[in-house]
Amino acid sequence: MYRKITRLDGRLVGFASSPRPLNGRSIVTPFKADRLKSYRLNRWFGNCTTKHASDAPRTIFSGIQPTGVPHLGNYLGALREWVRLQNSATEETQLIFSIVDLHALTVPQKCHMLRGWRKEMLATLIAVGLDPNRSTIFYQSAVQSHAELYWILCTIASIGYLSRMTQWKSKLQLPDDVTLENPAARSELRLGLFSYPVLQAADILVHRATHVPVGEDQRQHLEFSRNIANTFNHRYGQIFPAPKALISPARRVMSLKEPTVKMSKSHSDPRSRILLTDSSEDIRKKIQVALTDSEEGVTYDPIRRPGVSNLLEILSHFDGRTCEELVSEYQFASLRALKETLTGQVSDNLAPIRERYLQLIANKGGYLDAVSEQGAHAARANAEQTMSHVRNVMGL
Ligand code: AQP
Repeated sequence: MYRKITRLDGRLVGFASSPRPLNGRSIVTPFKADRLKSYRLNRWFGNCTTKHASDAPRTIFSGIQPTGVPHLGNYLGALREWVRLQNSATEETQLIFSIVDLHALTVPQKCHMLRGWRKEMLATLIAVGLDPNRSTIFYQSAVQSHAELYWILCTIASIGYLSRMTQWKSKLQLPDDVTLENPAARSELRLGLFSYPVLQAADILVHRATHVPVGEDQRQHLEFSRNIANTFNHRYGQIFPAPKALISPARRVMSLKEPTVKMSKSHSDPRSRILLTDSSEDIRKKIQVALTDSEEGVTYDPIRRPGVSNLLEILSHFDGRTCEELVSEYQFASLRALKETLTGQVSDNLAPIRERYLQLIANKGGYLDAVSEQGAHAARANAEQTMSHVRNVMGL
């Protein structure tokens, strides 16, 4: 088994024998010399070439907060796409996924809960199909460069821009058009929550990510990351690629109990979300009590019938057919029949994930700790390459 050795620019230069050595030394086996010759080094640093950005190798980065067991929205909107990207990636593509525990601290957390959720999240990422020998998987707090770059980016981040972002408003349950002048905002808002997008930009940029797979709710943050990368590059030279959002086809999976808001780990009603670790019985019960309406028949109309439309959308993400195609099959069926079909699809798809998750959590041999250690080691090395250039251009 071999793992890849990549240069600063993410290009593959050879393979080293596995398992990944933790002392940083490994035997590199150069592969095909003719391919190696064509690699342009220092792609993003110093000798930037004029080669078109779309030809450059990809670095895919994304993160998830350990704020609970991931739900169907996290799975369809992010995790399933991460696995798809991993499994279809070219050899040159770098894949980096982080459990963003520092982000989780932007709302109050209980120490023992957070500790448990971090580990459960790691088990879930492997259970859904991420391969730690192909993708770098790590806890954000284990790589200090994220916090260092965050501070540096804070020195150029615009308060005006951050104040227009919606996440701090929704977390404080304030309307989208609220400003910093609002008395509730002034008393409740903490700097960590307000500057969440700056830390997210640091997560992405410290790994020189080119592509970031996320759900629709993160589009605004990705725009912010591109903006801050451009501002930094304008001031200090071409250091960061401008990251592109890869928005999942499941843009926004809605709550089962309140289908006008997105499914979320922190919603007070646990029946509003299906967890990846739910049993078939849990799934059946939650879908059975999902809020729909009193109209007969099945139609797709997200504005007028958000509950039914959400169920159709979830079904279509598993079934592969469009909502319109599903409607033509189910238009004369009862909502109960639709819910039964959906229950079968969700249970069948989540059962193998749950099984693998339970095995991983039951493993007392330190496997998860070894995975997080290996991931942190690789992520630290990758991030440090960026930081040494950043410090250098800034005079630090
Ligand atoms: N309902 C959703 N539909 C589609 N995608 C979603 N994502 C989250 N909810 C949905 C995507 O999941 C990834 C990880 O999200 P996160 O945990 O980092 O933060 P979040 O978006 O705030 O997720 P939650 O579940 O709502 O968590 P809490 O309640 O803790 O805030 C992201 O790519 C996100 O787009």
